[in-house]
Amino acid sequence: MPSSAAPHVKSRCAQYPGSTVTRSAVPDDKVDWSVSWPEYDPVCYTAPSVLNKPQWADPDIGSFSPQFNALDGAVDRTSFQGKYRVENGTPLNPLGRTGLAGRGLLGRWGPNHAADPIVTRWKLDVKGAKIHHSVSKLPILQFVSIKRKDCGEWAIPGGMVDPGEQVSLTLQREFSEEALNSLSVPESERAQIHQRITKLFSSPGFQVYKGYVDDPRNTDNAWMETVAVNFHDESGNSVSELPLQAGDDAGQVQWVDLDSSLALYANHSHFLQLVSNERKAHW
Ligand code: RP5
Repeated sequence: MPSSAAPHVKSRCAQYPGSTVTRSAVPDDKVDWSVSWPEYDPVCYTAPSVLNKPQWADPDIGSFSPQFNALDGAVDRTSFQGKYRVENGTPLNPLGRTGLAGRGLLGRWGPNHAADPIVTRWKLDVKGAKIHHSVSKLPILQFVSIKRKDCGEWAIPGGMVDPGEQVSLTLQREFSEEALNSLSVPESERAQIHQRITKLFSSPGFQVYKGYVDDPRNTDNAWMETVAVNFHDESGNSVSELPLQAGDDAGQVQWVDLDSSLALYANHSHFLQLVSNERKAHW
């Protein structure tokens, strides 16, 4: 399983998402903490939505003492990247500088764990035969993609792992909430949808990626990590037939062809490239 960490590209985006805050500029050769840069003085920002003390966010450092690099009660503060540094009680982003200190929009100091369900099917013609790409000659895969409400970018319908929650549960829950809007369908349809989803998600799935996410919300002290798992509907008669309906954090939802030209949220297109390699599909 490839697990290479993504470089800081989106994690150094100039404008911090959902704010008027501009990150301090960090040149490529100064991203790594091991490169000495005594003048580094990043802008500090934690969003009001986090400072309001919602139940999904940590209090400020000083008013509590989290157990970093450990399972802290039900909150998993370990990193897939290995042991991260903690300086003056504050965790340091394992991939280096981002030009912004504090937590930004992220609730947890240190790693914020997510799960990304990549639900795929083959693109078929009216007769049910696989459609091959005109240039690569390889069959085309499609995945369920959502348009995020917060930034308008297309993405995998992932979400945060709740404290103590099994990742397998998060994968199914997030997919149901974001792509099938299971929260709002009538009771009569809910059972059938639930049955098909449970069947697909109870198959082992292919673990595509486990590690750091190059998410635009990352900061020097808080960052996203994920487990991305591919659930594939080979025959096309499972989830392929379910009515997609955007819900929760999604503005729109649709089946999208996998292709290297896809411009997706964070480094999600990298995860899809790994899926197409594994399934010998067009990229
Ligand atoms: C990304 O943010 C992850 O890969 C996942 O798709 C997503 C989780 O955050 P929310 O959608 O819950 O904001 O880094």
